Amino acid sequence: MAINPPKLKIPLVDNERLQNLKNEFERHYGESPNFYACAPGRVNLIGEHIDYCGFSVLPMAIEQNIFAAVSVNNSGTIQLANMNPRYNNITLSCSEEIVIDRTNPKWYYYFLCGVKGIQETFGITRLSGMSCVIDGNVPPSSGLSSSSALVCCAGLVTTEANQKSLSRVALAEICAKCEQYIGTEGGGMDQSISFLAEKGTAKLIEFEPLRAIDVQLPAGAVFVISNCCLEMNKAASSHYNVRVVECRIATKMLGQAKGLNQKGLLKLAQLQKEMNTSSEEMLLLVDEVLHPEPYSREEICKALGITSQQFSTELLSANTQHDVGSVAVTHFKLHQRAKHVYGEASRVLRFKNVCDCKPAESIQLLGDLMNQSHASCRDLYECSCPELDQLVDICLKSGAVGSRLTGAGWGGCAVSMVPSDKVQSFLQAVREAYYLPDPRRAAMEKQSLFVTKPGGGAAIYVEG
Ligand code: ADP
Ligand code: NG1
Repeated sequence: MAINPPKLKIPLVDNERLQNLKNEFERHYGESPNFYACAPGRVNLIGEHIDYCGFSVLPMAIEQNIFAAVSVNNSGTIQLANMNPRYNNITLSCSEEIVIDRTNPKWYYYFLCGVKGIQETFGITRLSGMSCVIDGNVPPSSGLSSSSALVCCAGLVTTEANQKSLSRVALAEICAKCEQYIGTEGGGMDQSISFLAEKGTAKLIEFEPLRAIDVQLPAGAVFVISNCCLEMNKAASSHYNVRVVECRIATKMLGQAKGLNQKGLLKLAQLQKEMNTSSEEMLLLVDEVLHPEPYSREEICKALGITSQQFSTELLSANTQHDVGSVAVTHFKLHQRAKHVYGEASRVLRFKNVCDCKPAESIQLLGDLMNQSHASCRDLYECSCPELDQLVDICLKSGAVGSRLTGAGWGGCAVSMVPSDKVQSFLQAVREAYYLPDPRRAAMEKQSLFVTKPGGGAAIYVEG
């Protein structure tokens, strides 16, 4: 199924946001856009920090997205401007090699990741010139995947501007791979849901091969997103990649203990597949093989029979050689991270099963799974933060049946499942307990606390 063409017609008259985007485009470039591209952010309902381990996750697209207005021209340049003054303009030559500075994740590098991904896929030596204005309303660095929405939007823009055509699955795979140029060793959840989402349904995203399966959420409950108002940029810190590395090392240590061939063995899901067993069995193996005390580099090298040099080049990633304060990461919590991953992978499948089978107590069962997921993220994976824990707690006290951090964590958003008849009182109670007491949070409340429904995937539009 190719995504471009066909293009969808979009009437701008009743759409204030797009009308503003068009006006800004015309003011900035003195011409009209040829087309628009849009890619949504997402909320992950369950399955945190397991996509890069190869396990399935269960997100849905949200209404918030990144829009680009684009004209294709003979300028020999790519010009990028942004509706938000926080993000500065940039122009680069189409004949220049695209270089992405991992040490300094500026906004346009995310866009250039998408451009580079398409350029490499088709071996394009000289890209078409284009002028773009970007307008995003996904809260940045808040676990709703603004970065991937921007990368996916850029991938789509570049495909269209260079008159190429790709399937949604191919676009998702290319964008997942090319977003890694920014330095984060992400899985493929965000780019996959951005391209494969369909209105009205959440999706189980499976990897290798990539597949999105409809998951009908239960009637009688809604999902509410609340932002703890603390941003965490993944590429500018090493928290995320340290977790990826810990999972990689845990895979190696468990594989070694089972006498498996270490070559190419990098993901916990791969290990489970090779052992042809269940996540529950893998949890037992983790307890048997790994100790809860953090592992030192020396202990890992000794157990795996590798040198310190091999440890650095084969297991660490660029920004985990040193952590945020430029101190090398020296300790790795392998037991806790592997426990989280196998437990969370099993919760995703149970969540889907409840949605499919619809037992009478569906809402309670799903809520319990979400609560277990948050506890695991907080205690085993240590990717929450005091503000998020406080918010989740408030959400539960305000009437949510389940509440958990969503996305990478260390800040950003929580997602709560709330019985439909309690939504208004829930919103009011969270507003009063979390947002209003703090003037900074109160000022951000409108865009930080909202009900969300499964939205559609990325698309190209022309004015119509
Ligand atoms: P997320 O969890 O939202 O994906 P990241 O920290 O990975 O967060 O990425 C956020 C970065 O994406 C921002 O710092 C910015 O560089 C870029 N970004 C997000 N939204 C926009 C936007 N509307 N315009 C330009 N860049 C954006
Ligand atoms: P966020 O930070 O929410 O966009 C990140 C990763 C996902 C996934 C989640 C945690 C990227 C682009 N995204 O999402 O792949 O691992 O964290 O479940 O790296």
